[in-house]
Amino acid sequence: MSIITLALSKGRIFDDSLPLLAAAGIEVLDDPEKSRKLILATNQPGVRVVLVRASDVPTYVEHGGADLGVAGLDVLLEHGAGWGDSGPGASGLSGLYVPVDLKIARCRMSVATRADFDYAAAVRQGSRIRVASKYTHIARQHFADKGVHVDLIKLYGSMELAPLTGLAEAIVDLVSTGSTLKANHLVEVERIMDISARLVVNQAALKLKREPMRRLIDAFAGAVV
Ligand code: PRT
Ligand code: MG
Repeated sequence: MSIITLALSKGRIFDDSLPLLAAAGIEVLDDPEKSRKLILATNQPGVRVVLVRASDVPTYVEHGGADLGVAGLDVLLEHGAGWGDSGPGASGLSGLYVPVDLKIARCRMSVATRADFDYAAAVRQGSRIRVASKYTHIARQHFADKGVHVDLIKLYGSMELAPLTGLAEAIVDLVSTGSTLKANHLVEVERIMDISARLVVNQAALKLKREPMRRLIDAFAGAVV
């Protein structure tokens, strides 16, 4: 019997995936917050879970280290920098198939600035703005679509600090409740896109393990609320 490997990341993706897995009849037998294991067994002998960094999920699935996984649209768009106009639809990038919007881990990608910054003036056609972000591909595309020249500064975390220190005038970051921005006296000046987690599937695995993979994908799709 072939084993199916599902890649998840610890934290909100894992937590929000559990009810979907349960609805698909799959119970994870270890708690990642209590165990240091990176490979978790499930109640289904044919299904196991591997724990990877959120941004590594597409890499694992693309190269067959996992047959499928759950990743945020932000991670997928940044990973597939050439996804372009085809969007996160059925035909993916480099052997990745993105068939289901799981509607979990929802948030939005937004532009934020200091409250005293005149964003409307800064993004007038042909103007120039300095933007710091972990999401440089999404940010570049967004400002290109607006016809605004952008100087992008790549950061790996704590983006809120950039406008406060003068590193950048604006940031592009994920916003959920808005409390992180508020705590740092920043305001959300533009919403770029809604974000949710997607099921990503290795196309070769789908061909090789057709029946069990189909059953699992259909179970996930049927569990989306
Ligand atoms: O932490 P690590 O570097 O391993 O990876 P990661 O940060 O990508 O993983 P994780 O688990 O934090 O996020 C996984 C996925 O959850 C992301 O890829 C998003 O698709 C989704 N998600 C949903 C979020 C949020 N909501 C969210 N609020 N990811 C991050 N945040 C952060 C945001 O970056 C900001 O710092 O929370 C802060 C804002 O939250 P509010 O509620 O204060 O607005
Ligand atoms: Mg995080």
